[in-house]
Amino acid sequence: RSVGLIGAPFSKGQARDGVQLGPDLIRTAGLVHRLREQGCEVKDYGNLTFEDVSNDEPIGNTKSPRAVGRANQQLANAVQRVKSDGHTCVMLGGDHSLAIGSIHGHAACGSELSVVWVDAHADINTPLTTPTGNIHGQPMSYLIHELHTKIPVLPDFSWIKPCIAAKDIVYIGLRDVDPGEHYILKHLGIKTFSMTEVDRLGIAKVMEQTCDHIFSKVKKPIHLSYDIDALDPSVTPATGTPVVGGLTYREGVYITEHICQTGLLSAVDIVEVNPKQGRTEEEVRSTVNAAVDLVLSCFGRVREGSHQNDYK
Ligand code: DIR
Ligand code: MN
Ligand code: MN
Ligand code: MN
Repeated sequence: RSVGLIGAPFSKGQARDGVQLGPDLIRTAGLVHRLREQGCEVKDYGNLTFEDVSNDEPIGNTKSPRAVGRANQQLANAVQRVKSDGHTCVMLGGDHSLAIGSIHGHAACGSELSVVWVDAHADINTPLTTPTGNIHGQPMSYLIHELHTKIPVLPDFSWIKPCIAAKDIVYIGLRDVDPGEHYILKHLGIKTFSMTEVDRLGIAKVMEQTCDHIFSKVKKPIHLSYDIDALDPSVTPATGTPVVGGLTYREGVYITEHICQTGLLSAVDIVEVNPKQGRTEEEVRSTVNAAVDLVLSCFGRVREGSHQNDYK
């Protein structure tokens, strides 16, 4: 297994400063070293650099459209390069608006994708339904074929072509969904496992049914988009929009272990780690460690342990 790592220190998809520090913080916690230790080849493509955009006035309610549009176009090109180099792509954010570029660049490599979206939030508002104007609450709306006609024109968004079918998406961990988002999810018949379903079924059945859903016909490569706020704030408090009642550390890791075992994981986003939202060093450490552990278990780390050689 080879990993291609991209850092995307971008924050303009939401209002809170600090989320741009995520990529370097996660690297500093030893991600590359630990991936290599468990037998992965890793190529670190470094961080993208984003130019400041002046006069980036809101369009309707939607904030910083030009900065978000341009950053994601850069990211899409970078992800496409990593995929054409033959790696499984790991994108470290940054805020979740970056899923636009990450998924778009991944899909540009040709095959249709399944998307597993692990998040407290559905991030499927359109510019017309968004209650906040933050694009990190909207990325899915730009990517879904069935929503194409609902999306108004935004500056620097014209390169985006919808590339995901509603039936190829599974949500896990939802517990803060806006009314307009709930309407879209129901109207398009998107598969969702809210925290209520996690409680009812347990995480093992949730993952079984997730795989049943995305593998019902052909086995498409999987794009895993993991918002760190899917985990409970007691585990990952250093994030911009924490919501009580989230996934335990064990449930969170079970998801990545299971996706790894499918052999179809093709790209991963880890987003919304924001050290400035941690109230103590320990809160930041706990959040970053969880992010590292999620990536490690995407690439073969298992809790039962493992070994590479025979021991006499
Ligand atoms: C809210 C919050 N649904 C919005 N979204 C967040 O702004 O559209 N996503 N925090 O991660
Ligand atoms: Mn999100
Ligand atoms: Mn979220
Ligand atoms: Mn399965």
